[in-house]
Amino acid sequence: MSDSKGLSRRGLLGATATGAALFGAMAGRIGLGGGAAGLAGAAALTATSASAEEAATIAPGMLDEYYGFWSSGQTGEMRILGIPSMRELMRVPVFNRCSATGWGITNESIRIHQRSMTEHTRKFLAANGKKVHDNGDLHHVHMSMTEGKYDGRFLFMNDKANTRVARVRGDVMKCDAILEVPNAHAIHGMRPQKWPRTNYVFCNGEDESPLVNDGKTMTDVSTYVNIFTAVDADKWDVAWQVIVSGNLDNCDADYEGKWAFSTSYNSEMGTNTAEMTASDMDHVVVFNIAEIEKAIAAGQFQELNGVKVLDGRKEAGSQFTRYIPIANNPHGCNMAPDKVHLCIGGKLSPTVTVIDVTKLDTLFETDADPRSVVVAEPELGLGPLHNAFDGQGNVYTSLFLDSQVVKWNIDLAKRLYAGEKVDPILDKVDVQYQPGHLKTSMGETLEADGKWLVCLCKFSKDRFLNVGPLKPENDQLIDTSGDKMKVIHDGPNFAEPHDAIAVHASKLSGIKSVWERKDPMWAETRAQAEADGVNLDDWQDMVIRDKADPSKVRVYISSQAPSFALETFEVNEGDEVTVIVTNLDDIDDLTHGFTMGGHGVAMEIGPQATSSVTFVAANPGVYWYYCQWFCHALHMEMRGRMFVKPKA
Ligand code: CUK
Ligand code: CUA
Ligand code: CA
Repeated sequence: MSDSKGLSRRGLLGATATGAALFGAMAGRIGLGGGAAGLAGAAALTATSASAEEAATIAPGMLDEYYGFWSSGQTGEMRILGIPSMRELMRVPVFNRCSATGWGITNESIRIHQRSMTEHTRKFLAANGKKVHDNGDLHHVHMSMTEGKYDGRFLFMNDKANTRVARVRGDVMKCDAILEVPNAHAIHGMRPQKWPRTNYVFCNGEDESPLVNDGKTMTDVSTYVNIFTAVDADKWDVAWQVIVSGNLDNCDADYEGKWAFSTSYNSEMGTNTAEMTASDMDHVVVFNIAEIEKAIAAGQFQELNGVKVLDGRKEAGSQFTRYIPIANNPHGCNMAPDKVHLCIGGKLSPTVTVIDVTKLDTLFETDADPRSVVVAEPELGLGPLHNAFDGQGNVYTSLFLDSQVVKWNIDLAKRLYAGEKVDPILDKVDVQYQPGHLKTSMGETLEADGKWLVCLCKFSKDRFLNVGPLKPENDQLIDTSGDKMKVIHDGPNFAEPHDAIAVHASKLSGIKSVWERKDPMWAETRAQAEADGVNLDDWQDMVIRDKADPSKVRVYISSQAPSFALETFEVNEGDEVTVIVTNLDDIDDLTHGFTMGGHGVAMEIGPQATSSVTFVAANPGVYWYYCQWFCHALHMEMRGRMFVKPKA
């Protein structure tokens, strides 16, 4: 509701409190008076009252107060939802191919994919007749920070499937960099450095593999390692890597810029479930950023595939890492905005382990018991996975097995741990069903505001109309403004959001509606145009045959609603054709498209953008191209013909 000056959602609810109270009272009366039928009626009425509250909150034309950035798991894209309306606003393709925008099809996006590919991947793709991977598994989305607060510059995300991390620009919401991380395998947990700013993005390699993975052995697991990677957030390059003991699951960083933390569920270095759950204890790895940077600066690293690698394994006894024992198979790793408490979800253990990060120095300076930094370990319920914060000393923990969210207090948990008879649990609410990540509004920053909680449920079962054996996920919105949590919205979502963040809209006030003509996204395309003597900023229709390789043709077309500058062009059978389209319209929301019929190519060209696509004209004939983004009353007429001349 960023447009409703001075009237917050709370204010609005306050203003209509009488109505809400009346509604509640009515529900109560019907419930009490009517027996079984009455109870059913009360349930229905409660549901109505929730949606009435929603409708009153974000009416048509009203804007949400928060941007929600969602991961999409195996769909490979980032999604933008409004909070609290939970309306899906946009899908930003990253690791996937996108039929609507041409991501993975256009030259500009393929270059971004290819820039940091390893030789392994190039070889694999060539052998499979591809230019880019078609899939990704995007678990985590996080925004860049300055001094522990969102700064709106970038969003970062991981691809567990193909060991990559990507960056999305906060000004245009397009991916501008993808990095395949060498040496590591399956980047899972991923978090930006919070302090002093996001210089690094920390990335966990989850899958154990031989350090030099060259096919010499599978059975000798003593050659297996896991690797923690710090990516330079500005250069989008690997800054350094640390080899660890055990594997790496989720991670986070502190609010002083001193530490990064990772959970490990396989300290056993097992290769099957029985082995991976064999020990009583696994651990959290603490990375000492200053010590690591010192060693890198002093050249005390080994270089592997062009990357600086340090040995932080337990037995190496370095100052780079410490290992804090945690009950078997921990999962979530969340730093509280009080700057002190790190919360680790127990998963197999019904507990959350709370570590006081101000005590971590003692682990590096003395022989103190690593467990001496644990200051609370409350038992909360079955399957605690992730933790979220309200900025008031309370934590919301997802209980996967119990299908609940539990609200508890860190101070009370510490007092209980110290021997006092207190109960740290403040509230529990049922969620539907099996929650994984959960996120509070601004909760992973110093500006945690305690207003909303989004709970991402892995199963929806009976919550929506049956759409077949494959069901949507259920992303639930929970009102956390009162003492009791209240589920107020069920949000079906396609495969498979793991995580989300809620960013106040004020953090993205610089977001653009029209591209800058000289955006770096198409700098290479622009350079090619200049070399071809084409001015992309003008209404232009040029067909250029490459002088060095005459089988290559570049077709420059500008577009202005409702026409393309070029109504027809001609190429020869077998030519490699590159079509470069510049959208000269500079009106808010006036996107054009270019689809070449029968050639498997389509792309979006936003206002003032340039985009290009390359294909081989393999078959002689007439082919229509058209604009596939509805742009004008004469949008259907926005089309032209390509003629492919047969070989003589
Ligand atoms: S996670 Cu990736 S397995 Cu709990 Cu962040 Cu879902
Ligand atoms: Cu241009 Cu539709
Ligand atoms: Ca284990």
